[in-house]
Amino acid sequence: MLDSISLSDNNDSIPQYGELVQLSMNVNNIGSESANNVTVTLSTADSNISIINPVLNISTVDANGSGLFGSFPIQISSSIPDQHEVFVNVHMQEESGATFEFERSFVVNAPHISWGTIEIDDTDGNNNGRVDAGESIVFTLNLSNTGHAVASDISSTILVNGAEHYYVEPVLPTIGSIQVGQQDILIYRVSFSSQIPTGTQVQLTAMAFHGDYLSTNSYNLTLGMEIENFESGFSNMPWNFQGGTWTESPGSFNGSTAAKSPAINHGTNTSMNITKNIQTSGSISFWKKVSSEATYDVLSFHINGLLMGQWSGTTDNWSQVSYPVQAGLNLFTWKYTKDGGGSVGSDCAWIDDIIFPST
Ligand SMILES: [Ca+2]
Ligand SMILES: [Ca+2]
Ligand SMILES: [Ca+2]
Ligand SMILES: [Ca+2]
Repeated sequence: MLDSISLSDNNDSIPQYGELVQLSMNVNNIGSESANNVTVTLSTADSNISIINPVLNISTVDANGSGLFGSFPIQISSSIPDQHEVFVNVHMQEESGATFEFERSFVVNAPHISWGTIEIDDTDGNNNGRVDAGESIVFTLNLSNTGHAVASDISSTILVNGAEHYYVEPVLPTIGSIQVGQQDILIYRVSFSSQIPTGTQVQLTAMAFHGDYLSTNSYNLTLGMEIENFESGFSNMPWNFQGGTWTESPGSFNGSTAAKSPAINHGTNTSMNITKNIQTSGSISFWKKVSSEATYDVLSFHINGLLMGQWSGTTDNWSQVSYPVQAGLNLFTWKYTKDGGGSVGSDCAWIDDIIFPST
């Protein structure tokens, strides 16, 4: 008896958040007798809509006749999620007492803010692309509207957790609107005190408000991360070498130079190592590359003499690895070892961008 429902509004006939829409129903009577005094009652269990006037009387639907009847005014919530499917129940009762139940649904368009990457500008600081204590950082937050309706009048705020001494200054905290499928940015300047200990984990939580919607995202930062990128050779940290001196080599995964193992004889090894007093357990990561006789001439990494990983052959291009580190004194060793004979490729190993746990 109920064929379909249709929705109309005063714009595009697409139900959208916050709109008052009119629901009409296309009713047909396939019976051989006319249906008289039909009472239609609309109901829903969905709290995202309210049916303003749920009961409607249809005088007569002729035998084999049909008609578009309506309409039920429906108020859609201004905080309904995008693409939410609203189910409505249609109860029809004829004068004769015969009843019919139908379930129908419609989908509602709403905006949806999705967060992208965060860009760090520390040109007012040491310009190493990372957040260090004592720096004033300009953060650019990328966001986009992945929903199906325009996001309007976006305001925002940013919260900093994990550090005590900082200052937040909004640079570009509002956006007029973001069209469907479009992107935009928010900009904040956050100044971190030089008193914040190296390695402090800081969480930036960004909140964007638009209408009755709130979208949040958190970004994790480690302040004053200790990094060795060999861009100043081996002068930044007290490196030790055994079995030959490692050199700074042009050609790097990131930047211009990396540490490179020296040429050694068959049956010998060479290593570089450093001892660090680690304050809190964390992880060490680094980039490595090796060009050697597969299986026999090997780059290996050790923590306190314990083998953590090893690589060989000529197919291992720059790649990053990471290993857990316990708090306390730790000896980190990178070693290149050759077996009794045979050399392949460049016959050496390269290391770059070592990120140490907080010291
Ligand atoms: Ca609409
Ligand atoms: Ca920095
Ligand atoms: Ca480098
Ligand atoms: Ca060999």
